[in-house]
Amino acid sequence: MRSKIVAGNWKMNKTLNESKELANELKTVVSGLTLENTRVIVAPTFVNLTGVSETVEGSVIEVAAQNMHQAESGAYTGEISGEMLKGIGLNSVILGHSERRAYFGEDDALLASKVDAALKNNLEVIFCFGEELEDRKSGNHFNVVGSQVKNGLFHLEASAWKNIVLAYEPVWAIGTGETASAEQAQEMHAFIRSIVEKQYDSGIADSVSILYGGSVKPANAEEIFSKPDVDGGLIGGAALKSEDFGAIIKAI
Ligand code: G2H
Repeated sequence: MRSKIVAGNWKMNKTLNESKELANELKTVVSGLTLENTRVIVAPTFVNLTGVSETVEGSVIEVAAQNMHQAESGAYTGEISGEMLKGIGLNSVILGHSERRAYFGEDDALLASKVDAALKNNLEVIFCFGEELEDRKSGNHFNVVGSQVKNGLFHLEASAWKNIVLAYEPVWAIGTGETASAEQAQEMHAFIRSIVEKQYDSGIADSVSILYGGSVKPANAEEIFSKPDVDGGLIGGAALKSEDFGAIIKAI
């Protein structure tokens, strides 16, 4: 059975103290829940990773990074390597978020090399992709998503897929308050699973968790998560308040 996952992407929000406070509140929230086959992940910004990891120690909450550099080490001022993330005890990293693609020019080829570097360091990759509004309007959304998944991940050997989580995040639904309908999410997730099956096999396609991201909130989480190919969510804005994130965890 594939894992259900609720992951909070805190983006560039919260100071160290605020991050620890939120992590503490979430620790209380999850301690009152029975989480069967469900993972809860939070992704604070780099400088707060250690503080949050220490805060959630002893709870089920896992901590992930929001990005990393593809090189092992060297003269890359301001960058963070996979080995460094592993070195502070992390096991997961988000790659390919649409904000990285749009504002930092991260293209498929670069992301494929980041995926390789992360896996080499035994980091699980939460790989994000999603179409823009024009792609959906022109009916090109399956092509766009298909090529992002292929170009970023289909060079991997089958055995690497146990460390891959997919996150479909339609760009037009990110931080806009506009959410894909549960049917739109289901349709795309089923498509993604079908291309993974075609490239690999049904074992891999059935066991990879596919998260939906884009304005998930307490009011819509349950409906989206009820779809058979939606295995959870990557949550932005609503992950910044423990009541909202807690309600979304409960929805799964
Ligand atoms: C999409 C999502 C989290 P939000 O970026 O990755 O953010 O829930 O604010 O749309």
